[in-house]
Amino acid sequence: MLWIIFLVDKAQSFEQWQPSATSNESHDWLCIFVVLVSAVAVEKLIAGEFNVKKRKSRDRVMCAYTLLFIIRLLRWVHMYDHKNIDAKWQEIWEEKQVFRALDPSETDKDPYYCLVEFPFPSGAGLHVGHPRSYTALDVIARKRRMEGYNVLYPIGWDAFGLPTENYAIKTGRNPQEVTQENIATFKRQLQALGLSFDWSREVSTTDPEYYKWTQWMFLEFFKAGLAYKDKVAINWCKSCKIGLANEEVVQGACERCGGEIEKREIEQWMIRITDYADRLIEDLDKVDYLEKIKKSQIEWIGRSTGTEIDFRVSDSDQMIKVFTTRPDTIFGATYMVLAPEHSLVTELTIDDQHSEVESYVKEAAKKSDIDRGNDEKEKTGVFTGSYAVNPMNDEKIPIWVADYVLMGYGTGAIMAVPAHDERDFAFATKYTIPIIDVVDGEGELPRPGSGSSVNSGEFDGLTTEEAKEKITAKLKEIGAGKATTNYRLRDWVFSRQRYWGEPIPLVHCESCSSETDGWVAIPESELPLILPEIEKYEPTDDGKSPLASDEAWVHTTCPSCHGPAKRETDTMPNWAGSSWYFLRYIDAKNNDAFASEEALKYWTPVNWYNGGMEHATLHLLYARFWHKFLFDRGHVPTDEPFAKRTSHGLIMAEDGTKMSKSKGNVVNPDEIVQSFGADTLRIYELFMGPFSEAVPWSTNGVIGMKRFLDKVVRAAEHISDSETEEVIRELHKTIQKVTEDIEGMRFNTAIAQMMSFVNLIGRTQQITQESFDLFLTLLNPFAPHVTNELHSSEEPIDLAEWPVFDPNLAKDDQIELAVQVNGKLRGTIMVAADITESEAKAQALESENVQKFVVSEPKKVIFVPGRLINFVL
Ligand code: ANZ
Ligand code: ZN
Repeated sequence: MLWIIFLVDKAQSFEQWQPSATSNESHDWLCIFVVLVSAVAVEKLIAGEFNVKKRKSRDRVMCAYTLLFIIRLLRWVHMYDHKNIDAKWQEIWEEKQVFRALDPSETDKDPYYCLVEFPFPSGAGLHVGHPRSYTALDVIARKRRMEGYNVLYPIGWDAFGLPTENYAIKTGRNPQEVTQENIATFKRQLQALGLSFDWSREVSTTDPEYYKWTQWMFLEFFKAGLAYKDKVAINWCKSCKIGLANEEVVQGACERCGGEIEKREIEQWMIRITDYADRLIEDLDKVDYLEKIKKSQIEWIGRSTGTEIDFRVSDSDQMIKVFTTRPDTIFGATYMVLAPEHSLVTELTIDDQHSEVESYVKEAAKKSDIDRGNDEKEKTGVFTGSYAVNPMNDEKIPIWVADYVLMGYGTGAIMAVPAHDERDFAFATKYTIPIIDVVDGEGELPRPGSGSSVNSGEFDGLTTEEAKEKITAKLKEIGAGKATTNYRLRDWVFSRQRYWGEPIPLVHCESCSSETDGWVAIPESELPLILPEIEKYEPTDDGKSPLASDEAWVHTTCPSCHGPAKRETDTMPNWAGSSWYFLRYIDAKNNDAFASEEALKYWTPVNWYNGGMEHATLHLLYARFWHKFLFDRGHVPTDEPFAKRTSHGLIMAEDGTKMSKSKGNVVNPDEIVQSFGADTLRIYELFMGPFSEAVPWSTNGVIGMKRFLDKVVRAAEHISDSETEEVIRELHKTIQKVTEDIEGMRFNTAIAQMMSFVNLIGRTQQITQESFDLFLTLLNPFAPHVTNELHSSEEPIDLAEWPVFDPNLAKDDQIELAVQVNGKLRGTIMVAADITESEAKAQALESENVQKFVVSEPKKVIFVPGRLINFVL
């Protein structure tokens, strides 16, 4: 079906690629004639009536025409084929190195660095979602080149990771090999889109020459004391044999296999990102990120100021430390809760409660933090049998264990105030625990808002803010608490027990166990520490990396004491290589450093970084943290890596659902490029909807874009020596609109404006070469192949100057306003389209003809903007 629509579409614009030939009208008639005759011939052939051998002259003529048609068709396919044009310009760009970013020593132009998130080269190939971001920044990059900047627009591969490893395991192939294949496919697909990447700076995180520097940077963290080993509880899937992130545990089961989850404590390398929490929040003031991106960073870090309070345990010398943001409510605390993993649980549980508590704790270990934190879930818990003492009023309150309190936040224990906290309220109601109202206010309990303190002894009558301050001061005075800041952000778990990642360049030496617990960095000269090829990539039951089974690799000598040592067998997470890749592009071939000082000074920070909203937290946070750390160590000249960050919406399937391989609704960009050309796909992706919103794919929409480009081609046939004023005015308006819309990422409205301009040329049938070339320059960042083909210059226009609009010429249209007197037309005047009533009245009265009829002061003036003005006498 598509193919038919496509053919019809092509037939409509038959011969367009030969502007010289088509301007000849008789030629058009000949074409139509040929098509008709061929149609009759085909019909005869089908009916079996066609017979050349009988030498019926009519049939022979028909045959000749058909042949002619076929020849024309073939030639037309040859000349009209976007494939040839795409390939032709892609070759020219490559040959002339049009998009190569110059090194600082080669130029005195100002730098402009455009960045998109580099893709993970999966086996599925490129997805139409990828080019949305890439074409958008391609438009920006191309515009900046035309504005005179030395532009860096690079691309590479984020190629370590589980999908490749799993695929390799399933097919018994080497992940390195699979990766190379996938990269080749992705590269071919990206190149077919005519993106202006500087391919000479291509990097892959899996290339030893690249991960040498990832390892080097890890050692910097290690040397600075920011990398440390710690026991961490992880969600362990028994059947996948892998630790899962909280997001991957759904209702207590593994997201991939549905298998049971258990919490396991594993020794992991950690990186102290929490040391940077405040700077990661505060320095957001220095950058131009979309507000919603800043917001999600801030929420992820989750800084909250509150009070740490110590509750003495009755009949014991233990203390329970809690974190609260509402110290003002302490008189309403009617019970305490320990997270099931809290270290005091066993000790504080009395014998009678022992078995109940123990089984509760076991069940809780199967749930993910996300499920436990879910407010919708019914609250559960068990009483330990012990009591705590409220330091403010010496009341004894029961200590419970409940899984709605998470070990990973605050201190893993809370004072519960059911009157003013929804979850505590639900819990207290269920287990009939007293509820004491301590903050006055409107409405039913629970009342989480602020008000004035009641039932709070000497603090009664204070506002919530005052009470927070006074109560915290009092707690400090009696040695039971202090003000504190708490973060949701945890330190970064930096090890993975999997094969396909960067080896961690440390060895463990029994005899060098001084301050670093026996961990010794391998010398810089031994980097990269190459990931060895091994027999089995499968993860193991004991939670160790598959590398641990390669004895020859594991056993080594200690670089410090030269005694026997063992290598670390964990690998780095996927996030490592992607935390600094934009720095490598800057000087991708440098063997002595990840990039030279000079190049870093010239190119950093990245001017404009676009990527998915799903990376607004982890990736963006890790990259900023990593960069700040490098800055602190003196390795980069800026403390923020990205000056500007924007984000694109997802592309959904035609029915509005998520495109996914399992649903079979994934659109392959290759097919679109094959049938309609790269320019059509590019323009479609930018036109399909507001850039930051999710939009469903539409094949009809693609065809519409093809039509638009066909019209542009047809407009080239109207080149003439003159053009109307309207064309000049619209051209300048178009320059203005496209210039502004690109900066605001309003690509769809920029394209709409260009469409209306092309329609205008279709109507007036006249445009000068100069004007048309200006228009093509504007369209070039969006549709680089066809615009190069149509432009009058021999050279690629990719480096032409970006057009500047003349504000006078771009002024809004003049319109003809009808002037009536007592409802009768008495003349017309030319006025600005947006003229006001009083201006229109004044101008109308200036006209002699109108003056003749307006003999007295009008009783009423009726003004219809854009249409008429009527004087009623
Ligand atoms: C008493 C209280 C009274 C609280 C009240 C709230 C309202 P944010 O703002 O997110 O930092 N909390 C503390 N640690 C917790 C944990 N590990 N698991 C679950 N909840 C925990 O939240 C801080 C509040 O969340 C704290 O203040 C504590 O409950 C709870 F009317 O303490 B609040
Ligand atoms: Zn040693």
